[in-house]
Amino acid sequence: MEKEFLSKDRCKKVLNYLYLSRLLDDKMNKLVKQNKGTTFYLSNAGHDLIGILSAMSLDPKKDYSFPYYRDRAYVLALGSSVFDLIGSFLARNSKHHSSGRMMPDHFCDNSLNIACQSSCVGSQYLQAVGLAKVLKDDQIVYVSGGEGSTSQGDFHEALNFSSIYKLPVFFCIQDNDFAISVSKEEQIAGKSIAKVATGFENLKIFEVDGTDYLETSKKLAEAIAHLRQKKGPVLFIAKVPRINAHSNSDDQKKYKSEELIEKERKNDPVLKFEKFLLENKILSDEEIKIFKTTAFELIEKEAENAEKLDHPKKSSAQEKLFNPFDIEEKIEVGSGDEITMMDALNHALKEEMENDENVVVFGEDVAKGKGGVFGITRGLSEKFGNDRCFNSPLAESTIIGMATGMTFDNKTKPVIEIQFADYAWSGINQLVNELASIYYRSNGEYNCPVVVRMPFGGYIQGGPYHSQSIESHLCHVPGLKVVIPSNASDAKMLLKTAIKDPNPVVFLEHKAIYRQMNFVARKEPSKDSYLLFGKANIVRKGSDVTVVCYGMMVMFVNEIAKKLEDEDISIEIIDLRTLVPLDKETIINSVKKTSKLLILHEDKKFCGFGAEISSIIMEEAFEYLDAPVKRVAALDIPIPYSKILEDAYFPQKDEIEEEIKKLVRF
Ligand SMILES: Cc1ncc(C[n+]2csc(CCOP(=O)(O)OP(=O)(O)O)c2C)c(N)n1
Ligand SMILES: [Mg+2]
Repeated sequence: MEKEFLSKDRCKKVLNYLYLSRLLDDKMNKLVKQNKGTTFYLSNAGHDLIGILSAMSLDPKKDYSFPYYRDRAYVLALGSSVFDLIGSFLARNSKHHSSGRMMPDHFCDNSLNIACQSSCVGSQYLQAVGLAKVLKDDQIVYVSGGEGSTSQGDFHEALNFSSIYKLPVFFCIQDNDFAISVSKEEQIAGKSIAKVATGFENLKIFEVDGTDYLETSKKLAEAIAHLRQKKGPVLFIAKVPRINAHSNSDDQKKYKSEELIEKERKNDPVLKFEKFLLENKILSDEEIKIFKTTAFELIEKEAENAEKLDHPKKSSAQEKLFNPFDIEEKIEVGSGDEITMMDALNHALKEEMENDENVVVFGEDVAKGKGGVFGITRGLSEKFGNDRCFNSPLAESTIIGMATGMTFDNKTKPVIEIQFADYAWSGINQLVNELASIYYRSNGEYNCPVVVRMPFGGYIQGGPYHSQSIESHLCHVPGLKVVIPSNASDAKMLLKTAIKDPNPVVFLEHKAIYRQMNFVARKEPSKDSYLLFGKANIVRKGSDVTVVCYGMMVMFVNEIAKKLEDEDISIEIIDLRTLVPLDKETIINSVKKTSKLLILHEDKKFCGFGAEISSIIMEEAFEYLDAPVKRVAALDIPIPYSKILEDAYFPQKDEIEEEIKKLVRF
């Protein structure tokens, strides 16, 4: 084994990458100072050897990578070109690494199986685990981070899940003792993530000196063999120096002593490798110098070429938010009995899992007999097996992060369940900062066809944590589609469309109407029925006032409209069905006809979705209004449990009716 590591060919390769990485570091530092389109620079110095050796142990044709921002040497050795790296560093229209949409060193390259990286320290781990869960062969998923990143809950969730399922995840922790200025004493109890992680069964832990070529090479070979043999995940902790400051906006003299800075400078893997080559007579001083000069010249040439790359066009700023998606709308309603929304959703899942073997379902309690706390996923694990429908640990970040990661294989379509929308917040970073923007941030290199199902809504005495309506938060996030069906037929067809859609879709299901018969239960649409997103439904035509609503509120207004018909009040009810995309046209056309608009939702009023619709009407249809736009919504307080208090919180039918009448009389 050692002989292989001493081979001239291998050593030349390592030296070449070391110089490329180190001199690229210097070049980038200069480019920032020259104000060439980029403002931010992170030095890789000290982390280069562990990155290079890790990359050389993997195969970018079959393995996958989630590299940290201090992993430029890793991606170089994996196959990223200097030209591409400088191009993206300068925020140009480079082929990979986001084409100017991300800060430098947030790597992304579909051709090398490098997933799309964000700036959120720690979010990479669960995504790597998700991907490892769906890989079938002896593939490995590499994910790296600093010791600081191991303080994130996501890291511990990732160790947990990958250890439960013995997944081939290579957690490479580049431990440089500092997270910006925060020392390891302040970061990790006992100053050792290895000690913290020992409790995870099936997790193999390595601790190496990441500046020592031979030691690191040997331990890596052992770790990779362990992973290829599917013996379980590996936590590989490489001690490295951070030779320079955290970034160009940091001055490490403020928190590191001169002695420490000097000690780290001497512990430089480049210097140590040069010494190793000479001592072992693998290369001569002259040969080493030639490598350095060649790397320097290549970087200078590629920097010149990269500077000639176009900047992204201003007009492209709004491009690639959503992956274009076309589906033929078909609505065939069967002749059988009416079915509930609960059954409709269950059938939609079964049909789409039959249609596409890449659809997988997971979440808390969704498998094995239980089939979800509301029974929506009942029978799926029995019918499709535990690989396609499985229980997750009780961790929402795990659910959403893993689903996001799975899609980097360019085929898996996760349909996940968040048991109650109220608990989405525990996974919100993965949803908002990660999943939603990957298509945009990767400049279209990756899309994430994840459906996030969330039972939501109140009127069930569910208190503050089983009643929330979170749509206004979700609609504010670019890159998410937001669907809220009001009846069983729409629910089935919309969920089937959501699963076909290549973009992330949050599918909000009102739990109070899962089993509701009157109004909500409908005849079942056929297997081939799909409803287009962005098409509101005019539930009832009317002439006196338009009421825009969604979810369970549609049922409420329908009841009120029937009642008010006897009083000669004619209400036009618009059920939005999807909030993103929003069917503005149907709302505006209705307002043009009735000249009065009431928006009803069970979410809070302040900054609720009604404010958005109201503004749209002010901006685009003001002249058609005969009265101010009215919003009926919940109080701006947490949702109280007592029925009396809950009734005060949510809009009630008599109150809605009164507001409609007032608007008609205006
Ligand atoms: C979730 C999150 N919090 C804070 C930051 C700001 N931040 C960026 S890097 C960093 C330090 C990370 O330290 P470590 O993981 O040890 O990596 P190193 O920079 O030392 O290589 C911090 C706090 C961030 N990007 N993401
Ligand atoms: Mg660190």
